[in-house]
Amino acid sequence: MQRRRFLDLLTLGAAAGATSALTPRSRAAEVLAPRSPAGSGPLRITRVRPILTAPQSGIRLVVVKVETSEPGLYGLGCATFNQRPLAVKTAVEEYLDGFCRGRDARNIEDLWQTVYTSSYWRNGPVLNNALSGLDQALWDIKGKVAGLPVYQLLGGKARFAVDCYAHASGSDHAQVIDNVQRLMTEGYRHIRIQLGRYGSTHLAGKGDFEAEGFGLPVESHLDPAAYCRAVPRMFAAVREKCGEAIELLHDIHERIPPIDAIRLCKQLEAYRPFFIEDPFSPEDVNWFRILRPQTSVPLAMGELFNNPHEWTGLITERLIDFIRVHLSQIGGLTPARKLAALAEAFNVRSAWHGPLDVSPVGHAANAHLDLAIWNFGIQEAVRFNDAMREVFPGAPVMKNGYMHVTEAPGWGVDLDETAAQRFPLPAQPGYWLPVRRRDGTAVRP
Ligand code: GCO
Ligand code: MG
Repeated sequence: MQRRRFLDLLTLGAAAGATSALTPRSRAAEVLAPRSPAGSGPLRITRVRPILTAPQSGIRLVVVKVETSEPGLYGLGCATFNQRPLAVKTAVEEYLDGFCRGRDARNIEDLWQTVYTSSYWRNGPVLNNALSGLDQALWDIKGKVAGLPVYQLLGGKARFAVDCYAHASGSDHAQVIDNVQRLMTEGYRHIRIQLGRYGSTHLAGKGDFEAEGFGLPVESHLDPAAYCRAVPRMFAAVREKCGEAIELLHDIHERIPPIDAIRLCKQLEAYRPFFIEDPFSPEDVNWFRILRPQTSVPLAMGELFNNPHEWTGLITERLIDFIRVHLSQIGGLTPARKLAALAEAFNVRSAWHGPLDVSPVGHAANAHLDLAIWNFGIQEAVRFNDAMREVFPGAPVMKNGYMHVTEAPGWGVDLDETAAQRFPLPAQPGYWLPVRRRDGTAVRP
């Protein structure tokens, strides 16, 4: 055993020590040892339960804990659906727990397939997130039993770490440029630039619907034309101040009419974007057949996908360059590694969804898969605050624009339930407030 790895795990042991009374040395020894359950018989699932916490920015995280017949052996999986956390909680407590108890935790594929069809109707956001929590937890357990990080179970490292992009936004060019330059000094080579919120609603002024009392005062107005005029100017300003080398990304976030998105993509070609994301909504994916022949701007899509029907054609017809699914929205690691293999055959690269509404366990799952696949493109990354790191010891760390996971078995991320309880979910249940055009027409968010 390399001393370095032992020390790393010792530190991890120490970090995770918060959650148990064991000394760091015995904890590390415990973490190191492959946890081959007593005897080679089945490893029974004894409980599947959701843990809800919001340690950062009021984001509603849902993590599933799978407990087993092997004392102290459990797994964690991300089931975070920020807009419907309580629905996922119910799906886990009322359905998955009862269905999985007594089943053999070693048989991930069988559990995935049987839970997936246990609702007859399937491929929806709530049940997929619940299934993902279970699935990722089973991979965590399998890594712990093997004494290996999950990426090793997926074939080992295809790169030394995970290259990431970070977010730079601002209500004007100067703010955006400041944030880009700050992130460049932190080592990021890929930076997503946004002018205010998605669709730059701050440029729209008041909508006529507001004076008419249509909708509620909390709702916002989006002016697609103002947004489409502003984005190329933002790219021009950033390129001028920050240079040609920095890779720039932008998220249209499906908020403008498809034909406007096509014109905008063509205008942005001059600024050589790394990718333009979500030019269309999932309901409009057939517009890619119209966009693709008209531009060489790299295209990214997928965070809103739940169903293989949504991505298969886009990949097999090479209509996108980056697949951006949210791992828990498609059911976890098991379907995601198959999706990655499909995408590799058509040289479509990965860019898994990785904002704050993915828990550190989910970020680790993204990163372990990113490390192991050949067709890795880029990984979205966020900065965890201290509370998040306290609740999730072992959470991935960023160095020089690269995400690093620990070498501990499984995901290498633990969950301190006592600390998690100190961060209850915010009162607002999670729904997205409507965004409207001038006349009050609801815009896809
Ligand atoms: C992104 C996404 C997010 C989503 C959010 C929804 O590219 O990171 O668009 O910002 O809007 O995850 O809850
Ligand atoms: Mg997005």
